[in-house]
Amino acid sequence: MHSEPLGPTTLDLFADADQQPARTEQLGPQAFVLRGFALPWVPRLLAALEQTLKAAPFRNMLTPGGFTMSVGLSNCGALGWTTDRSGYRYTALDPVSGLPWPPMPQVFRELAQCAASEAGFADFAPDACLINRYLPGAKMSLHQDRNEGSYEPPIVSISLGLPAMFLFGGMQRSDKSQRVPLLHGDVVVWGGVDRLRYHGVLPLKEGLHPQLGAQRINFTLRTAG
Ligand code: MD3
Ligand code: FE
Repeated sequence: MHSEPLGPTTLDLFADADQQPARTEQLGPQAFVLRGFALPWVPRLLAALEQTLKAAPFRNMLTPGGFTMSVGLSNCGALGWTTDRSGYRYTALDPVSGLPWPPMPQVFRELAQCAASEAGFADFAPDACLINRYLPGAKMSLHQDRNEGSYEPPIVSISLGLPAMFLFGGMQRSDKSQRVPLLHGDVVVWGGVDRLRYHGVLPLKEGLHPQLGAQRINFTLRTAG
């Protein structure tokens, strides 16, 4: 009996070549990459991002050592991560506008809570969302996230746009790092014994993402207060 070849409507579940079905990769005992987890949320994430950036545009902050960060930063939520010559810290006010950081959009909170729960962390309630913008060449050197009030809650990060090579290290800077590519729609969740691991991002390669153009956006959601 003759049957039609299966066409795009049945087989092509992910129309964009850079998209992929969701699946989980384990990086450590309590660290997971949820591949493609954010894809269904992208239109809402981008709309919320646009609103947030109107009130708090990306800026290149100074490190305590006096270097300008290559990554552009903004924040939303009750607390925002900042750096200047006097150090790294969370503040309630945007130092550029003098106003509170824009509110955390509901879609960020919901996605972060869903992803955390998928990775075994119940009731994640972030109060801070750092927004990182990588243009080609921008990088983040190996560091630990240790400006938060408690290391008990996990951290959730969402990647959009151009792919980046993420470095997932150990508890000491000198420990060997795993290289993990992070693609548009990937979500990383880590906590517990993996919470204080060193990590970083290699310089972003040139490219054009069909939706975001020549950039990578990363949202990092934390309980900071
Ligand atoms: C940490 N951002 O803003 S988040 C940062 O892609 C930051 O922009 C990076 O590090 C970025 O502080 C990485 C993703 C991430 C993933 C796994 C980790 C951070 C991690 C595992 C352990 C510790
Ligand atoms: Fe970090």
